[in-house]
Amino acid sequence: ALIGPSLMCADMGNLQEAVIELDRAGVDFFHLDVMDGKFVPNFTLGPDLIKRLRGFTQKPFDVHLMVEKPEDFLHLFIESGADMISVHTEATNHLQRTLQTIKDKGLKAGVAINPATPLQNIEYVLDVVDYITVMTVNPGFAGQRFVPLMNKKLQLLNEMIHEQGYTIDIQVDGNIGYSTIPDVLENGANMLVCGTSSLFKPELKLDEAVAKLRRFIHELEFTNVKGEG
Ligand code: S6P
Ligand code: MG
Repeated sequence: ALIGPSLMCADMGNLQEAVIELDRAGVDFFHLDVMDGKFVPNFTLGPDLIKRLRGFTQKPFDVHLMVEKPEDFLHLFIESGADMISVHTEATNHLQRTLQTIKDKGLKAGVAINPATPLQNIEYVLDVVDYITVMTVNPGFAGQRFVPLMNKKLQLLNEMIHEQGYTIDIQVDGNIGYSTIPDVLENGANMLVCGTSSLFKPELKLDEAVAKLRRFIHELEFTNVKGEG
C-alpha cells in the first residue's frame, strides 16, 4: 500500500522542511487538503501554497477538493502542479463531466465519498476514475475517530469494482493509523492518507514515523500473502 502524508497535519510554520523530510523518508505521494468553509466548516491549503511546495519534491501531489462546485476551481489546482485531483460526489451536480475534465487535462481523477453517502452514487463514474477516496471520517478536520461501518463500505466497493472488471485505486482518508490499517488493507484499500493517527506524532521525527509505518505495512502485507497461499 502507498503512504501519502496529509500536509494539513504538518507544522504549518515549517511546511517546506516537512515536505523535504517526508520526500527523503520515501513517502509515495503527498495529500493536500483544500477546504472552502462551505462544503466543510474549515479552511486549509490553497493553490498558491501548493504551487510553492511543488518545487520541493517530485512525488505526486494528490489534491483533495472539499469544496462546493469543484468544477469552477480545477484550473487553479492544475496550474499549481497537482498530479491527481479528487472531487466529492456530494459537491457537484456534474460529477461525470468534472472527472472527465480532470482526465482530459492529463491528471489522475478521483472521486471522494463521505461516510453516509451510498456507493450507488459513484457507480456510473467507475469507468472514468483512477482512484476512489473513501472518507473514513467526516471531512473537515484532522484527529477524528474512524466511522466503523466504513470497513463494510470498503469491502462492498472492492467487490463492486472487481465484479465490473475495473482497476481503480482505493484511497482511505481519516484516522488511518496502527489500529485501523489492518482492516482497511484487508478490505482492499491500497492508498493510505496518513495524518495525526500515524505520521504526525510529537514524539516521533518524520523520517522515523515513515520508517515505522512502512515496516508495519510490510509485515501486514506479508502475512496477508501467506494467509492467502
Ligand atoms: C479531513 C482531511 C484529511 C485529514 C486526515 C488527517 O477532512 O480530508 O485528509 O487531513 O484525515 O488524518 P488523521 O489521522 O488526523 O485523521
Ligand atoms: Mg483529505
